[in-house]
Amino acid sequence: MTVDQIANLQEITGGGRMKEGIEPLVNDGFAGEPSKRCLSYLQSQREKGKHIVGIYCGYAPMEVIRAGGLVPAVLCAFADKTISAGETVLPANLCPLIKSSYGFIKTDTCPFYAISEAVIAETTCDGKKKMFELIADIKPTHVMDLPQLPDHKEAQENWTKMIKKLGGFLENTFDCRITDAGVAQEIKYTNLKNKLLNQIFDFAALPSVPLNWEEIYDLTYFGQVATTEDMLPILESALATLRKRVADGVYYGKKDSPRVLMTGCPVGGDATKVFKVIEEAGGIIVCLDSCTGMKAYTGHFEENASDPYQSVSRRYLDVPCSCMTPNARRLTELDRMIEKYRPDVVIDVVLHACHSYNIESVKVKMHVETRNKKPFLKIETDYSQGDVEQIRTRVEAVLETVPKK
Ligand code: BJ8
Repeated sequence: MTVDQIANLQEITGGGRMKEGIEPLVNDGFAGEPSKRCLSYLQSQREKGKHIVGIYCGYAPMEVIRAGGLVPAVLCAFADKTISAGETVLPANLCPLIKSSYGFIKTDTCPFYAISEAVIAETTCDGKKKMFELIADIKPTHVMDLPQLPDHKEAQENWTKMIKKLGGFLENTFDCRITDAGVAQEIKYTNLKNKLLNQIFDFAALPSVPLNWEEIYDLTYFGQVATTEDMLPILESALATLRKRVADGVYYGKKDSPRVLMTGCPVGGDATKVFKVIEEAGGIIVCLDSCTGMKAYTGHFEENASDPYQSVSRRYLDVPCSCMTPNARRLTELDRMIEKYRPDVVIDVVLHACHSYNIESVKVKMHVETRNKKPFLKIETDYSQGDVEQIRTRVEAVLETVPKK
């Protein structure tokens, strides 16, 4: 089918949001509700006798957790409703992700924290690091010292040691056994999961885009908690659905919708107001470069390494988070994604008081504007709805700079 044929069919299907009656990409009754899907999965795992381990970061080495037969639960929160509780202890001028996560714990209302029997944390940003101290006495909490100069050989050595030490903590806490062979096997499973997810992301690179950011989120959230074995039927079904959508001419947006690449801090829950505004302004989000989006599924774990922990260590040190210095990989990754997804605009979401992403935004802007010749917009926001109209004005203005196709 040619691009024009697809566009014509798109006009017929009406463009815009997916019409009622179209089969959801993940058709399990939780479409558009990734947190509920994850919670339901965690509860089912608990009922099977599995232990649940809470995590707060894209640096948590999942392969070691899974090699112990344990199930990870993501504890980062994105709800405005617990911010005020968080602010009774934490400073108001702190990142909303930290205040919201802590507020849930303080009010004892986080089902993900409740179901977790231990917590794995990393020394990423100062706010998270100090928040971990405040919750360390509630559940067994293991903090990993994350090296932040990823290109130095000491970083790889030290992070490998930290990952091995985590294995010891998990073995002691859960009376499980984590073998090299088990970690090596989990590396293979992760590579398979990532390969299939990237085949799904490939559809967002098409000229007319047959999936939207909510559907990508359904998969990227679930991929954090579910095993590859449990994800396989979902991923294969999603791929079949996407192929059918392309054949049927079912797409989001319109032929000339500006394509938007999102980068920056993790975004979920109330912060997805930014994504909704972009859609309402006529944009189509084609790439989600953040830890809640596609970032967790990039890169490749070396298989059959003599020490699988080294392979795990290298892959996680390559995660291009702004807590690393220099974080050159973020720019390299951006180039790759811009080439693949061909956005018309790059929008950087920075959560209030996230200094590392905020300062790094200067470099990202320069890189995107000079090397990639794309319009760039930084949106600094939190989880409240108070700035939605201001965001709308700025998003509409940047989308208007995109030449009509
Ligand atoms: S690997 S992005 S999940 S640290 S909490 S740094 S927004 S001030 S979440 Fe993150 Fe790991 Fe990096 Fe990913 Fe800023 Fe807020 Fe800190 Fe945050």
